[in-house]
Amino acid sequence: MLRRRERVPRKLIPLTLALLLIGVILATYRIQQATAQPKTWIVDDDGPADFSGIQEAVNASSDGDTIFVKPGSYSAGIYVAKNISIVAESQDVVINANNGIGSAIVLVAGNVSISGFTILAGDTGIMVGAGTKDEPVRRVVSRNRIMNAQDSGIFVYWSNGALITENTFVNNYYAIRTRNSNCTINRNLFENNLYGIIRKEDNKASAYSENTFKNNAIGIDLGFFDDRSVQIKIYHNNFQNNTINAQPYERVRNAWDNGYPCGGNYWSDYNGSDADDDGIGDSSYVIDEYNVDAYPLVAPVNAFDAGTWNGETYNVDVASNFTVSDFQINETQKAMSFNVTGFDGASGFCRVIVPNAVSQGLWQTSFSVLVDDNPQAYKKWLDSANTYIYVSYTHSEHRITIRQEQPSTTSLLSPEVIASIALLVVLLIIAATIVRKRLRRKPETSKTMIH
Ligand SMILES: [Ca+2]
Ligand SMILES: [Ca+2]
Repeated sequence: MLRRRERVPRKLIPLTLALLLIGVILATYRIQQATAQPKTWIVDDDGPADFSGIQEAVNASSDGDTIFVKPGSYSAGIYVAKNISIVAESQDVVINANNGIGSAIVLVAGNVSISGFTILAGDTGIMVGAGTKDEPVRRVVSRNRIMNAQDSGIFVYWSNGALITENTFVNNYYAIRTRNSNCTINRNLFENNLYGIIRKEDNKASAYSENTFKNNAIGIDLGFFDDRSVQIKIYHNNFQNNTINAQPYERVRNAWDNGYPCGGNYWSDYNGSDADDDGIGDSSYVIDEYNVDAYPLVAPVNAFDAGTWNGETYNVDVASNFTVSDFQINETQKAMSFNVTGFDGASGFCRVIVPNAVSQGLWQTSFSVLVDDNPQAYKKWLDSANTYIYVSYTHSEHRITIRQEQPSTTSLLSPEVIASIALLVVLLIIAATIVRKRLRRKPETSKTMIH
């Protein structure tokens, strides 16, 4: 017995030591992982910083890090295969790829973002995805100015999830080209490009909203693709003075509106009217037999940040026939407000589209509309997504405020309260009549009894 006990541990000694060593290594690695904090790397071409070039900072970074780039001029050829954020301090941060070949920036990591740059694109400005695997990803390109692409400002290639938002595209051949990608493209400005958005061999569902396409040869080209069942949802965009606003692919239906009351797009060459004053044209805007905006907006859309509600960020869209500015939400006063500016005496209106998460947070369903602090009559619609408010006025400049209805005596006499009181009165009268009839009948019965 003893001998056996002595022999077995001796055999196991090397194995035990090896396991112990592996354990220590793993533990150390896990501790290092746990203690590694996301880091911000500063890049400046000509000042004190961690690096003078963007790619050097990308090489040094780890997942979760941020690369913050100071104003200056930077060379292209940036390849990002890490889950990081690259942020420009201002639009004076220029990535200059003029006369370059290929893509100035390539984003292949699954969770990556680039924001705030001015990109002189050369051949292609940003390639998103680059044919990486089809798993869901989150690649974000926001608030950049992208210009002079001989090919594409942004080329989204096999990317199952891309958000392209609040960028400005000027003077590109294709501002955005997508291929087999699932893209959300919103709040961008496309100006003086040959093509705004073009889909080529793209079978994925995408949504385009709150973009402005202005003075392009072609606003949106829905390209050619195999699966005719895939629809693209395109609404609340502005199409202004493009040679061709929209070019659908043959006999493929797409959704150019989001139903009523949400509505479709604003088309500067729409010549219908809005006789019933709801901000939506009374006749359809027809692109072709298969592509019809049934609810065209009669004024351009302005999209504003509405903050975070229940953990999600929202926009408020304001469609107006004149300028809308200085949009604000005041959570303590339960109000949102903005300026509308037009020339004196002009008839102005706005159609405000408030996501229900925002209106619930601010005023539930009970609100009033003020024009320069004076209560104003308005029209209201509600669906499962939004509250729609239409108000008109005579211009110069006004401040429009929509706020939670103030508790007052008038609210006690709401139509519902009046209706309830009326019903109560009617019931009382009926009850009184019945009682009176019974009281009258009583003496008669007693008479017959006497007889
Ligand atoms: Ca600098
Ligand atoms: Ca109408």
